Amino acid sequence: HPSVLTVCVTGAAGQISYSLLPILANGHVFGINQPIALRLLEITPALPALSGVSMELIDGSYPLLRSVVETDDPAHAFKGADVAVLVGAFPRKHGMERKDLLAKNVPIFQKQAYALNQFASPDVKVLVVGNPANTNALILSKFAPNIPPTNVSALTRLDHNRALAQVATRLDVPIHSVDGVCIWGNHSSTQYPDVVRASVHGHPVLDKLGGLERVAEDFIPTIQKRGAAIIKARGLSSAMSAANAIADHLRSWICGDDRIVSMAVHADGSYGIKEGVFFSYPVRCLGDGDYEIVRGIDLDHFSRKYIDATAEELYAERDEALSLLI
Ligand code: NAX
Repeated sequence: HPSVLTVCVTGAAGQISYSLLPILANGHVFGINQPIALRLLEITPALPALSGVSMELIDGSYPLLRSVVETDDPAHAFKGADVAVLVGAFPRKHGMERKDLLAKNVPIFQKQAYALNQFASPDVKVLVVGNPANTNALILSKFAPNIPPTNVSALTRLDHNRALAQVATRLDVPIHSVDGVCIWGNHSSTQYPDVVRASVHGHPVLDKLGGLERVAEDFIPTIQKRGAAIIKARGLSSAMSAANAIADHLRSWICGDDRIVSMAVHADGSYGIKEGVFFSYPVRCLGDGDYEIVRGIDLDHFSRKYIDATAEELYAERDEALSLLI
């Protein structure tokens, strides 16, 4: 019998969490033999809504769900956390510039970093979802020195899944036959969804996707703007697919995965990206929370241009975020 895994979710009364919490509770992420304890963090005004979510979790009578804690205190929420999923963030409101969004979120992630640093398990794995996710992860890592930077990541799996699905749809093949797709850089409209090495059953498909020119005109902007298309259609940002991507990310990271996936991780200089920013790379998840950035990809000029552009955006975000600290 494995010991109980303590999983914290922030922004737990929000729309992504509403789709995520049942997937965590039913064993689809950490395994059907792994009991979990949920610790849910919200801001004070959302505590009444959170108590409703908590009642629904209890009413789900999930055999693996051992306990549910609701709180507005990060110190209490992160106590003994083995996994922390940071979904809560200050939302981008109409007319807000990137700088304004950073100004709201830097203090939130700084405060949560202090609490995680002090109260979480020393081997805690932290997944940042709340936007701007990559830079929030950087702030979190900077202010949680007890947590190795390799234990912090940000979500680009939704973009990765979108890219897989668009290749499969365009070529009319099953999703599981598609491989070699990855997301580079920032979880923003500068991200680079890379299909240069995309394959179906091991056969390259770049030509079938129309070659680089067509990919630049159609495929890449479709992925980059998918989030905006969903907001336009639904009046709300993606939640069901985001929750599913969080589950995929955690399962790959914690349990390992045979396929190459995309995760925004602490840049170690790989592919010329400056150390320290959280950059989405193709990664191999080795199990037990270990991963390695896939090495040795010979980047063509086309890809390099996109990767440099998204890296520049991340350096600018980093500089803006750090300037807010002084
Ligand atoms: P919601 O606004 O529905 O929920 C967010 C919840 O977080 C709210 O209940 C709010 O009260 C809470 N919250 C705010 N500040 C908090 C704090 N300091 N501590 C704890 N809780 C706090 O948003 P939702 O649609 O669930 O999206 C959540 C975040 O995910 C947003 O920042 C969104 O931009 C981001 N996303 C990131 C994605 C990614 O791929 N990295 C994709 C999906 C999503 O857009």
